[in-house]
Amino acid sequence: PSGRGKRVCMAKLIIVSNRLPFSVHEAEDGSFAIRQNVGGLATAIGPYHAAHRNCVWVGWSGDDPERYSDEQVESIRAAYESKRCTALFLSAEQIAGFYSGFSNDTLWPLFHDFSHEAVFDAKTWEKYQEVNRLFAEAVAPVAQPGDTVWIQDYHLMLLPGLLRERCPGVSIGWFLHVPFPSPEIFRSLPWSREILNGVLGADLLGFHTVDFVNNFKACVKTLLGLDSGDDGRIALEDGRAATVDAFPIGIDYNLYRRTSHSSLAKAMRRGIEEVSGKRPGLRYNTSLSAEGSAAQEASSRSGSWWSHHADEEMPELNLARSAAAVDRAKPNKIVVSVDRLDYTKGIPERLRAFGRLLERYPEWTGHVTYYLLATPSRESVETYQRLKAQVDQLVGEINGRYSLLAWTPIHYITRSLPIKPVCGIYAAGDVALVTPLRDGMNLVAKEYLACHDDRDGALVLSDMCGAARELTEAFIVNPYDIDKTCEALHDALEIDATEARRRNRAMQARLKARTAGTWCAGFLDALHQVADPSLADRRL
Ligand code: GDG
Repeated sequence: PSGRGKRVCMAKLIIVSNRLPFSVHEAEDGSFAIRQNVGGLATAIGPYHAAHRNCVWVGWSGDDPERYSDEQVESIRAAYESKRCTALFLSAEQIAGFYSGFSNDTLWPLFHDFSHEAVFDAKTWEKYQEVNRLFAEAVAPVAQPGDTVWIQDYHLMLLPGLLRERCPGVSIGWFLHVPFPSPEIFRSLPWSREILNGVLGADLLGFHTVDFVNNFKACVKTLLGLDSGDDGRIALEDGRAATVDAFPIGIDYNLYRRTSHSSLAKAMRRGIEEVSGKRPGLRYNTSLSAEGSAAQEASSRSGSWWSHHADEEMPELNLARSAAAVDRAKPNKIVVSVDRLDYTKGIPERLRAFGRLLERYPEWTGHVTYYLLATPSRESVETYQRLKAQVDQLVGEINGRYSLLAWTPIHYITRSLPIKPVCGIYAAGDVALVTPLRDGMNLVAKEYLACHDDRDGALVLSDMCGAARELTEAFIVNPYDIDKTCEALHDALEIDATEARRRNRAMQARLKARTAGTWCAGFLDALHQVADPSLADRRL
């Protein structure tokens, strides 16, 4: 028998996350086009989802259904279905309570050790429970015995328990993309026990680092009185066991390496190098280069604005003198950073360190240009609006204080860019400043190195993120220590190419071996090992 006509029943992998890896956009003709989202989760698991036909993704659409007619909502739903995604629609009230409220105003700050920012509000907790139930109602009907459900992140910590009750015979994994705090911090959450009991519904609980695993175990011991074995197994009161372990996330190394060689990324890099005077171009036609200086002298002889006003009549501007003080033999350098504009990313502290560099090492005047990409994030939340105002002000202060006529120290971009220009920025950076105050992993540090494959370039990296456990050859700093970060930045700018390559090769070898793909496969293998072994023959 050929097997033709026989129904093949494949076990499924159901990925569940707050947001889907795609968004829909309304075209002018009223149709809906679907676009890949940027961000860690979409780039890490997106390729796995795309490559596995038996993998579906359930998540919130990110849209407000009130904006659309029922017919349009159905079109949006169908657009997602074409990408094997099931879209959930939340009401404005649910978004405010579950997403902006409990997820972003309570769990996000608490898990990043910003307990002073955490809001404890019984109403948003109510919405968090409601939306977790909504997710359970969407997933339960499609999760059959033998299927695997992989839940992502802090938005859905009650979902493992809710699915455990509803879906016998399903393997359930949960992964946390942000840090897990110590019991001293976590126990301040009035609903800490409910959250722990919810998440322990999973067979396997994954974290980025061993430190976060240990924090979780300590919370389970302190708040629930449960012990964990050295193998990470936690025996639960209902006779089940849950296992906890560290699975440091990787990146699609080849994607970033390849993209950094795309023509758009190369054009971006070239443009940045021209503007910062690293390569002949714009700035070499102005006053800071040898040619520019000759032009300046010629124009001063002929009595230009510059010679009339800069030093004598407007000494407070001091522009000509600063330009003259620039050491023309010193090579120009570029510093880069890429972050969501979030208070955990340490952007104000980093700007102070950059400002200190210009103050303490005036020889960098005119010679170091900082490209700061700060992608908008959670713009409706007041804390984020305050942060934006603070960063705007600091950039303005530093640029106002140190700019020369033909040099601006900080180029500040507050828009989201496509991946190719982002890789162009990475590739242009002689130094990447990655200094979060707290971060689960931080993919930017890894992406920067992938865009410098076999090249020089130096990474200044915060000790407060998961990536610092792996990228030990970087210039590791305490991001709160402005002086030391300034010194590390200075050292990174001065590093010689051989030493930079030596450090990078060691880190790049690790990143090539542990990619996003091996991370997905590693987590799912481990899940299938710890989940009910009688299900093994039903899985693919
Ligand atoms: C969470 C955890 C953990 C940023 N701006 C643009 C853009 N990005 C991309 C970066 C990178 C991603 O967004 C940011 O990833 P991070 O890891 O730095 O930070 P979170 O978004 O906070 O992610 C974090 C991660 O989950 C994964 O587990 O590492 O600790 O907080 O990929 O490149 N991408 C594009 N344009 C932008 O303007 N294309």
